[in-house]
Amino acid sequence: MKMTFRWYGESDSIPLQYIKQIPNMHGVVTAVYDVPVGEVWQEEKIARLKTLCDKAGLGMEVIESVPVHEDIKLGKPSRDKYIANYAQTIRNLGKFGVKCICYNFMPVFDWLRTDLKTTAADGSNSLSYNHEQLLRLDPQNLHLPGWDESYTVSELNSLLDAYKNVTHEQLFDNLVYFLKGIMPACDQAGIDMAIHPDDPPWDMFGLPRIVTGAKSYDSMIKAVPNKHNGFTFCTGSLGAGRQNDLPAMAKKYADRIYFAHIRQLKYCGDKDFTEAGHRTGAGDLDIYAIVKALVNAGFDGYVRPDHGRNIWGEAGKPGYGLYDRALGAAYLNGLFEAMEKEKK
Ligand code: DNO
Repeated sequence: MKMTFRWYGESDSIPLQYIKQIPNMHGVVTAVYDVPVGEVWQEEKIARLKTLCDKAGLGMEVIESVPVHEDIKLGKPSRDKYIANYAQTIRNLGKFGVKCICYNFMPVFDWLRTDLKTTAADGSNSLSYNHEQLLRLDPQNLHLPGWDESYTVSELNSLLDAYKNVTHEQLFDNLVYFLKGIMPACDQAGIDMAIHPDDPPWDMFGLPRIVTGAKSYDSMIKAVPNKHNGFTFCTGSLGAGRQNDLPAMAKKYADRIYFAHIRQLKYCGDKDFTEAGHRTGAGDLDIYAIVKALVNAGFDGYVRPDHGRNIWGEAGKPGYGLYDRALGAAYLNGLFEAMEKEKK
């Protein structure tokens, strides 16, 4: 296992040196943030990030995310141009030692929560999701961190309109077309693509979502068997779908899981949940069983603690403060060490 930590580039308030001080930290998971979606990431920008990581003694082997242009997801004629750009970005990243790219294929919106600061009894706060509240939200008036907020209201409206005719099957075909288009670049660069599951794993605002559990994984492998077509196993996203058996999935897909986002949820309704500290006892996901299944099935990929709570008075980016994610990393280090030694 290679422990990593998400770092939002030079504008992140958490210095690389602090990340390096977390025990067993192998590298950061980062991205070039100032290139419009669909354009090629030029080598100079990648080189700059790489130099910063090198100086801090941290690897830069995982990128999260190289976003996928909506025209690709919509299957528009212009997609070929954007796929060629994406392939060029893959080749450029390969030159700087990148091994894994995390991406998602969710139409228009990335992850969705209804509250970014739900306060727990101990005074910490975390992200939460309430389905009834979500249904009452106006998709044109949402502001959440991590989203592409570069759309104007009219652009957003026409995007939402464009998806009205896109079925789950078409969206899946468009994903396959995209993957087939970029696999040669992955072969050349030695880069694994690791799709992030939809979060939460069900349709939102009438938009189809297709990466929701084991069935989606099977269809993806069947359609694109190339080994560079793989997964980001995000326990929190998949775990919001109560039907997903995470230890079973970890076991079954370990050889295609290139990156694991490990975090905890506490269920509070059929679809509702609050995020919690990483430990198994803090929520409803059996983090112990998940890590055990991964290790026993031979997983040797990148791991990162995911969304942390805000604790100790920290006012960090929701989900991405330093303290609780560092605690998560320490906990996961312990679990992995125990499992890896037991396996030997
Ligand atoms: C949220 C993240 C997601 C993830 C993208 C990957 O915290 O897990 O925003 O980075 O979906 O493309």
